[in-house]
Amino acid sequence: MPSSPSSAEGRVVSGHGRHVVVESADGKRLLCHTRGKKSAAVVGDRVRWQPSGDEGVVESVLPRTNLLYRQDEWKTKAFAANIDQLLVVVAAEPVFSESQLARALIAAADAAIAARIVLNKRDLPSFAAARERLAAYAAMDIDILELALKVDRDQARARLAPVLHGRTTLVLGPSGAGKSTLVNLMVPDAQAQTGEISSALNTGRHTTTVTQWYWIERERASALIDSPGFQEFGLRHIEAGRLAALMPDIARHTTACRFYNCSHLHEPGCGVLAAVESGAIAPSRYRIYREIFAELLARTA
Ligand SMILES: Nc1nc2c(ncn2[C@@H]2O[C@H](COP(=O)(O)OP(=O)(O)OP(=O)(O)O)[C@@H](O)[C@H]2O)c(=O)[nH]1
Ligand SMILES: [Mg+2]
Ligand SMILES: [Zn+2]
Repeated sequence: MPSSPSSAEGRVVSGHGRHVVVESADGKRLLCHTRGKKSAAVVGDRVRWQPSGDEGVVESVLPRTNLLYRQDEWKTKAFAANIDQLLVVVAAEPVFSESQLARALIAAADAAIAARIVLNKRDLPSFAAARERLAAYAAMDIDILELALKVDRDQARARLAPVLHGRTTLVLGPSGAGKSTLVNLMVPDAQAQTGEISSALNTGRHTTTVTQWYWIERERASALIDSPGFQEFGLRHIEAGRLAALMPDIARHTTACRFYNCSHLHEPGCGVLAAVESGAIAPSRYRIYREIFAELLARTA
């Protein structure tokens, strides 16, 4: 579809599906409607839009550099597009699901998006146990930032600032982990922006209900995208045979497999099974591999 002369380029900063808020080049934000599938936009999308009364209409979505999404059994849920990195926030409490964490990292690897982990609430006694549960991830060379976003704000800010600088970062993780606390810490006026949204939706809860883009500084060089907590993270868009390659600690051992199409479940001469046996692959990681592999097979059955 050729773009009309009155259309302008902008970036989707909140909402998705039929109603989105688009930020224009000069920083103004405007509610826009989308027309059907072609203009279905997610946060982070660059779009062409046209004014229509007090509002706008999205004409088209410009090509994406990436799209992070989950694919559950019946529905696809896009998190954000055109991001530079993913920050998965988990905390000492509430106890996080390692499987959900692993799934977020696999989805990021599949979309070629760099990922880091924030382990929050260092001030709680349960922190040591949570750190122990991340040992396999630390061994995988994933950067893990151990923070107390609420109680040790200076340390958290100092650790986060260089990681976020000049990048667009999507913050993802289970409800209650501290994602919005992180955003409020790094974005001085985020509280106001959050206030606007919760009063508009009038939910009366503090839990995040929409994905929202924030600029860290006035110059709009670094961005944080806050998102609602997730409980489910389907990976049905990934082919079962590709799964091992997306889990670095498992991928490392697949070169030793006798069969090139080894499923690493039962084959003789499997390098992965040997590594599980020797303890080189953590039992929880192999359990997660099997769990997701079974899900992906069910999809193609
Ligand atoms: N003890 C402790 N509590 C914290 C810390 N950081 C955040 N919290 C608390 O954890 C709770 C959840 O924080 P949020 O930032 O709302 O969590 P969220 O990840 O945005 O949750 P959703 O929006 O529901 O997905 C709040 O009560 C915070 O005050 C911390 O470093 N230590
Ligand atoms: Mg939140
Ligand atoms: Zn194998």
